[in-house]
Amino acid sequence: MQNSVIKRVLGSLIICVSAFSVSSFAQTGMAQGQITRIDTSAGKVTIRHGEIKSIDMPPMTMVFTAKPKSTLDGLKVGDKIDFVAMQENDALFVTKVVKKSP
Ligand SMILES: [Cu+2]
Repeated sequence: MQNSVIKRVLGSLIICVSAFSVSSFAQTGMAQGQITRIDTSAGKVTIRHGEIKSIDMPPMTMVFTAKPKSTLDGLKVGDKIDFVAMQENDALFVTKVVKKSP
């Protein structure tokens, strides 16, 4: 009985901690852009993006691979987004996307 209460409290603590770490990461690695093409089954998205300081990239339009694919859930062409880009062995991934409210 008491055990389940403790588990629930611990569970919500863990959610709080992970939400905090995501937002602190977002401040450094976040870029802005707009989706110009999206292929959810291939996990590819084309983003017209602004400068991405974290990976030293000027503004351009380019294809990113979503990691994981579910990163693209609920997104469509024309959406304005904040996103986190990550470079790994010459490939570029988008690991987090936050749709901007219109
Ligand atoms: Cu680029």
